[in-house]
Amino acid sequence: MSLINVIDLKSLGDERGELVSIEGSVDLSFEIKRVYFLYNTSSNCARGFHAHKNLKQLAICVSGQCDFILDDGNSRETVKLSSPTKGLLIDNMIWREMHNFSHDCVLMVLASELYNESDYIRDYSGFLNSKSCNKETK
Ligand code: T46
Repeated sequence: MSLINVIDLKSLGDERGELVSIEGSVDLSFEIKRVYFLYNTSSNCARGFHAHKNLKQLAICVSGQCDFILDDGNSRETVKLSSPTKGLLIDNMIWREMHNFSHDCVLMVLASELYNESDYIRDYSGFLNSKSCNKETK
């Protein structure tokens, strides 16, 4: 199964322009507890480089574009986000990296939990260890 799960977001456009609405627990499998966005990211900077123990998220490039790498410890896949009507679902325990930000990129993220630094795994070998421990306990 692919790690890349991009959902289509319906645009309720009319002659005045476009409007996208996302309802937690209706359009997403989780309630939205937090929204944050990244902007003004230098094109030579990469971000992310972590996984989350419990957090689920939907990432949307509302302007510009960037590349996401997702990694579940077994395989690694890349996807370009470049449309405000495409949302990338990122499950918990998935390593993510973001690269190649365009100068106009605004990356909006809808998150299932409030900010909690202890939910982050910021070390790749620790991430791989947690994945193998999870496998052993299953
Ligand atoms: C993710 C990717 C897609 C807060 O105080 N509150 C927040 O809600 C967030 C998201 C971050 N922060 C603080 C923590 C750091 O001191 O803002 C600083 C930058 O965060 P971080 O280095 O984690 O940012 P990115 O761009 O590497 O990752 C972010 C999210 O943190 C992360 O959950 O999945 O975007």
